[in-house]
Amino acid sequence: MAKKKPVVIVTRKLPDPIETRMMELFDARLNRDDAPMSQADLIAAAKEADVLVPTVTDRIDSSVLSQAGPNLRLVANFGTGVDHIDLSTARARGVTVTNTPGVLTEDTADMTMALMLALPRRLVEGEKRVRSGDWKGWSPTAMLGHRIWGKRLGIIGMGRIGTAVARRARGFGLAIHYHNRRRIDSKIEKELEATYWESLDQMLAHVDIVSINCPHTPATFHLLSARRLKLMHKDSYIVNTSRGEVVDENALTRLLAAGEIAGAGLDVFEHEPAVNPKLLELDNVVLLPHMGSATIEGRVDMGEKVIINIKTFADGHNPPDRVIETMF
Ligand code: 8YV
Repeated sequence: MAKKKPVVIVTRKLPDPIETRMMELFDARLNRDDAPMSQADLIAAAKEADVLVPTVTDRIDSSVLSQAGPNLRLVANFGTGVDHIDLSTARARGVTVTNTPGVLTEDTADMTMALMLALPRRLVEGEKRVRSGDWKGWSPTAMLGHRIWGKRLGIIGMGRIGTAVARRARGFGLAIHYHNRRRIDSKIEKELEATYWESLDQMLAHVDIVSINCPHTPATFHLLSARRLKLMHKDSYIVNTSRGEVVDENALTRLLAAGEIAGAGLDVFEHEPAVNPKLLELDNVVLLPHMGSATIEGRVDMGEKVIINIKTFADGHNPPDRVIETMF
């Protein structure tokens, strides 16, 4: 007798080829109109599903997991960050969690570079000037920004994305500095001519651009606190393509408004999709709607990973991207 297909509930609309394949392989319940699910919807989904496929916009907390039905065995996250999933409750209830690492590294690193260039070179301001009809033509003193070649970049979190950022940044003439839980492989450190800072405080005071590339965990919540942000010098920039929670957004906003930090490029926010209204009033920021990994190629690759994780798990094997709490 044919094996029953697992009930797979997907919380958001995914790319068409992924949804088509999921319909072939699983008893997939899709969210065609992409309306974000409420906590009540998530609880109902967890009661019914064998596998839940959430995204960063779903809070898979202890309340959702503790009300899950006995069939829920896998949460196959569509995304790499798992800070929206209560991993310890999942473990306690025997629910496996997987994610999609690796496939959004290059896209996120590209967006990090885009923000790094946009700030000192006043890209958004320049574009607005042309559109406004205000542009009177070239002038030797117009739109002067700051050179990035020869400056010091401090990367917080030298995992896959941090390393991909470093590789790109080298091509732009930036000197690589980094802070990480562990020092990276000496071969890679040498290749990147990277300087390791055990002390984040000391690195912050030393660099011209800070890039946040570490995951959000209880240990990195407000890692860039008011005290630490004040260590940055007043001509320095900060770029965040990781998670808003790693930075104290209120403190950052105050320092930007006071000119204590030169600018910020933010793709993520502490209370998404809400953005601190005071941040919206500032000129020295570039604000993006969490689109660091938003390429069609990346989204399809993420979907493929989700499918492989579910299929492998349903076939009784260890899924390739199993999340272990200590990894984060
Ligand atoms: C994803 C991300 O788009 O993968 C991550 O952790 O932050 C994003 O780039 C999002 O998480 C999809 O759920």
